[in-house]
Amino acid sequence: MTAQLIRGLAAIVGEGHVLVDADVRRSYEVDWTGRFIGSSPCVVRPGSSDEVAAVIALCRVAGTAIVAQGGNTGLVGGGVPLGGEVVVSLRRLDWIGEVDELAGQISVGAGATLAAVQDAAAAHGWRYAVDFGARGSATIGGTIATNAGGINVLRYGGTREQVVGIEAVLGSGYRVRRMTGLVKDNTGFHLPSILCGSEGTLGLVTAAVLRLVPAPEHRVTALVGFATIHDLVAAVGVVRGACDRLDAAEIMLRDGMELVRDCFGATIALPRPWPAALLLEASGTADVVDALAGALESAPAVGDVVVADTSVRRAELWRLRDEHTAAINTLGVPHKFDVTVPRSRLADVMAEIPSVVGAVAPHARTWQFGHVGDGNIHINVTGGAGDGLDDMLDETVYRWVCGQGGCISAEHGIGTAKARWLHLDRSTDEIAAMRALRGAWDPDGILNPAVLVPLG
Ligand code: 2HG
Ligand code: ZN
Repeated sequence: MTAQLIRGLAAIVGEGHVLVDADVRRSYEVDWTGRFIGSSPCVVRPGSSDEVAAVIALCRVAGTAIVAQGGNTGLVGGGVPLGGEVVVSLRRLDWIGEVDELAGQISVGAGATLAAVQDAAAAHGWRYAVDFGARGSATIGGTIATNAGGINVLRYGGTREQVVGIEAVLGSGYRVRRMTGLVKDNTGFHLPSILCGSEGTLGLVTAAVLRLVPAPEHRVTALVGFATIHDLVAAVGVVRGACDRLDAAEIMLRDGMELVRDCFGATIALPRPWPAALLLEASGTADVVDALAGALESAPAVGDVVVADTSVRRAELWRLRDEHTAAINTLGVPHKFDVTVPRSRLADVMAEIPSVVGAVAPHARTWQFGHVGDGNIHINVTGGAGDGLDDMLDETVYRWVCGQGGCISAEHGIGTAKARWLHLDRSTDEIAAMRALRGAWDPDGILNPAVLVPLG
């Protein structure tokens, strides 16, 4: 059966694009962190949406499940073949169309990387506002499937807010194509919104039209030290209220910054060590240095401030934040949480999390950083989990976060990692509604079967 399927897939995409060699498959079978490891009979790499449709049709007939994969930078085990599925890699769909200057939009293939799209927009004086550390590998299709967030959600919203047109092949074989980029389109269900965040369970996104914003002429980044997390969170509220051009507000703690420094030689630019640091970025068509500095002056309990307004110095400050994920990975396979809590609880939650984790895994180390402006904290646990503690840790942390009025996924999605905990956050009726949608769009249950609301 497998040999026949592989022959059929090769007839669609060409033999060179069906990867069967174990060594070649390996990087598609394991996630970036090394926590989720699967195996697949083959990786198929379609080069057009017609080929994607033909691959789905063949797999439906064969009753073979598939897992869609973009840059494989997801962190919740949603893109690796944990159940022996065929991997459909969409990376070859990497075309980038012209910037539509009149509409402020760009059409791109699902396999284009986030960085390539950002660069294409920048070359024409525009900006694609979604941004995060894995920009060089993450693909647009993956960011749509997971409704990726990142550092600029504070000002521009997440991926869902940027997608104004979509092309996809559904599990049912239906092909949807609405690529006109009409900003006002009230003709029934908004398909981009439904596909955004569906984690490959409804259809495979093959292309999209993305909203751009004018590239700012001025950008300023500031690193600000604080004596406590509570002071930092309070300052974010004040700065947000006082500066209308704030793009990003990120929190880092001293241990995380020192880890990034020790691992990669990044500079902690603050003249003195502070327990917590806030990374702020503002941008606009007029000078924003004064606007950000003025906003910071109105905030209480601000410590040292370092301001960078050249691209080289701004990049140095951002490096400290961007490299957190890679630095933590040097300590072994991390156990990741990506949670949001109401702003009023944020500082207390961050202060209490180490003891919540410590109660289950006393020898573990807890790292926290994230998008403080969105109330989104990334909690990474290293050492001392594993050995049967992982599930207990998940359940404890997720129950506790939900009890604080928060939710169990802010921006990474549910994947396979959190599927069994979704009921802590969503009602039985809501889960049933999601499953019904899934059943209608993917009636044979071949798309990412173990993800989000697993089948069977
Ligand atoms: C980030 O904000 C990413 O850097 C990754 O969402 C978070 O590694 C993590 O836990
Ligand atoms: Zn993040």
